[in-house]
Amino acid sequence: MTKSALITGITGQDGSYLTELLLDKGYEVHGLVRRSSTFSTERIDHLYQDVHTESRLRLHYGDLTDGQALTNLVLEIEPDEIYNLGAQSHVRVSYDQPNYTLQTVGVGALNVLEAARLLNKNKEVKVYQASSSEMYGDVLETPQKETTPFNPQSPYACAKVYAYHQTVNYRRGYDLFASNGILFNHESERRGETFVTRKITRAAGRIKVGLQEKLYLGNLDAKRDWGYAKDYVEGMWRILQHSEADDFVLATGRTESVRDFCRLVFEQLGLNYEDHVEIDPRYFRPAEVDLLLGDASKAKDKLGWVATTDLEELARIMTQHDLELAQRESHAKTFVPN
Ligand code: NDP
Ligand code: GDR
Repeated sequence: MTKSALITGITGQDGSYLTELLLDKGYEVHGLVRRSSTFSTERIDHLYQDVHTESRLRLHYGDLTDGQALTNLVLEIEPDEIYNLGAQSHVRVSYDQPNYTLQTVGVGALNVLEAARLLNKNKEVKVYQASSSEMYGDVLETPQKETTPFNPQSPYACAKVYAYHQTVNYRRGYDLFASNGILFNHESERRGETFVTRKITRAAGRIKVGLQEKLYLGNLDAKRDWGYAKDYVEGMWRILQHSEADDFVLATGRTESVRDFCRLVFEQLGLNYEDHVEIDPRYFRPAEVDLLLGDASKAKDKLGWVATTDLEELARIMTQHDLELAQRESHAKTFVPN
């Protein structure tokens, strides 16, 4: 029988890769899309077919903060699996919009769990909660694993900790198949342009073709465990196929600084990052997470999951993609129609 899944955050980086994966596996995929005055579906446009065709991808308007509509949708679709990826996911922005971040990240997750609890009375449903390494914050143990205590440092991380615990509570209290994936940073050529890796690869490409001269960044000494998003959505799926609901860290087990990532990307283009990168304190955070390094041995042992793309390869994929994007931008700028 065809399995069905509902993805919140389907228009985001992870949502788009997960949709590809699930469609490839034969799933019927439903996505929650926020209404906006301009289209927000660029990352999944290549997968979407007209509703009048036999497409296995269906989009529905909705918002994580609208619990009633979300419940109605879940009861109507009756998905086998729900992947809750929707979030105000930018840590720096969460300081500017703490309340809104809590509503989407914290209350939004609760709304998903409540909807699943109601559906689960009649039909088994599994829930994946997109938890984050940011929950470790000012880390109390290195490397971080499933048993490492949380010590969140931002409004975003506090909201994710709330969502994490509610997921565990619904599993224990209501016997709901609800699992947390505690994912360390994962990036791609589809990463939002204000996250640091993509900001760097976008700028480096534009600098290479002469469209800009400088790149302004914040803290270059922060260290992150960066993987490739395509590897990580496979891990999300495996978490829900496991024999029992549980919580898993997904990470590469290697940490590098923002400065290292800059050096790597600029070198791949024959440039020296020190000639172009300048510090702008506006990108500093009120509290910084200095170092994240994940231990994903539990996922390896129980799910057979490992991150397969190393940082050099990730940087190469993103840098090449963004160089080509910059070349097209440059061409469009200089092209004079006859
Ligand atoms: P993105 O920021 O790329 O995507 C976020 C998605 O959430 C978008 O589809 C966005 O819609 C949607 N969204 C935002 N607010 C709402 C709302 N109120 N109601 C419904 N949908 C909403 O994030 P990623 O794909 O990178 O991350 C996916 C999830 O994983 C997030 O929850 C993130 O916090 C978490 N995570 C990410 C990690 C990473 O390194 N990428 C690591 C660990 C956890 P729109 O397109 O309209 O903005
Ligand atoms: P992060 O990712 O906060 O780890 O959250 P981000 O790429 O925003 O920052 C990583 C590190 O780089 C430093 N930094 C800058 N960051 C941004 N965005 N812009 C800059 O100019 C800049 N300069 C330096 C930051 O201070 C930070 O230390 C991501 C998100 O995807 C979350 O949703 C997810 O939960 C975590 O990863 C795991």
